[in-house]
Amino acid sequence: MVTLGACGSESTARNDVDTLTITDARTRPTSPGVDVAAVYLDVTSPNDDTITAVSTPTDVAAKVTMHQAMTADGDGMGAMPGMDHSTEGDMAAMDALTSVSLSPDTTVSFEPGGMHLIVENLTYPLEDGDTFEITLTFAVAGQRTVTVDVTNDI
Ligand SMILES: [Cu+2]
Repeated sequence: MVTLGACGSESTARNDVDTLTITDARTRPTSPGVDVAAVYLDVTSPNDDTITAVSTPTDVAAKVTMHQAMTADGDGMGAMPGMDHSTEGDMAAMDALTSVSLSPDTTVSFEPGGMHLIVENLTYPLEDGDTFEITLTFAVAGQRTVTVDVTNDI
């Protein structure tokens, strides 16, 4: 008889992925006159879940949206270094996402050239070394707030 879930050593080894984690939340300093910023981070959920909304405190920015950078034709050309929302022209190549699905223990990366969060109508310029909070809302896990580091080291 096969008994699933009875293996103690395996469950111990997997304990550290049993909670939802959000790591490496980061964004670049803003250029003069620019009030939008692309935020990158990694999300790992222990369950099927969905990111349904993203927000910042209103003293940081008016709103946050989720985007998917469009690639040429799905040929794996993922890295598009210029796509950092520093000009309005870049916005034309973005698809807004209303939700992002998460599979168990699979890290979903918001990263340059891929999915990213856009913080819009920033109330002040972001400088290297600044931090601010961002809150992700999950269908299952509820709300999680993380600190975004403003850094040139993306
Ligand atoms: Cu975008």
